[in-house]
Amino acid sequence: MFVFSDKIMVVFKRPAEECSGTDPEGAAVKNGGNGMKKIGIVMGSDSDLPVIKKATDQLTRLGIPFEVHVYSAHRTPVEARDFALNARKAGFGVIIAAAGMAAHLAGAIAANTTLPVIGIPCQGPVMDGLDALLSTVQMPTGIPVATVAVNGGANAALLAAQILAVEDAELAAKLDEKRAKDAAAVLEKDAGIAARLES
Ligand code: AIR
Repeated sequence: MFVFSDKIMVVFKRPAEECSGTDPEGAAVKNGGNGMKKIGIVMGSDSDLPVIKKATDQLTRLGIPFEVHVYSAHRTPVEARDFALNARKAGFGVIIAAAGMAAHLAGAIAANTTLPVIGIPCQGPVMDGLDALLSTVQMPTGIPVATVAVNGGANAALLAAQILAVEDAELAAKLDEKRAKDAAAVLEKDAGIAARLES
């Protein structure tokens, strides 16, 4: 289910029979019936959406509930702070925060919650995203942000899933299955590489 309004985009991708509850705006169910925690995804601008899509695709495949927002550490600091302050009570288990340029969003979120925060630096118009990478990763001691590669939306989602899987054997099995499938795809390429060199 995708719901758009002026300041919130809520996405929920679990089978309807596993769902329960509605969000404060009545927009979407947030938790799976098995009590799985949601992943909160925040991006600094909707221009970051292509990177976020890589994360939501992974979470959808794994059947993990998530909720997506556009909040900026600089343009909407109050909303970003309130989201972080309320996140644990709202049923989130991990927060993914993506921003480009002076990318302070993940750090600002991490400053206001002790939930694990995963930062995605997004590539901007200068320095190929190195500005965002350093802004996201160089956190002061005491306020960690687990930072993935520039534009690393897929790995952010997989790391978030691995964190939830610490307490969820079913999810851990799905992650094992994905690893095995990915390895098989590489070995298939290995088997065919000599023939490709000759053609
Ligand atoms: N941004 C938004 N508020 C603070 C920052 N750092 C980032 C967005 C986006 C970039 O600025 O995360 O990557 C450009 O945003 P926009 O809206 O101009 O496209």
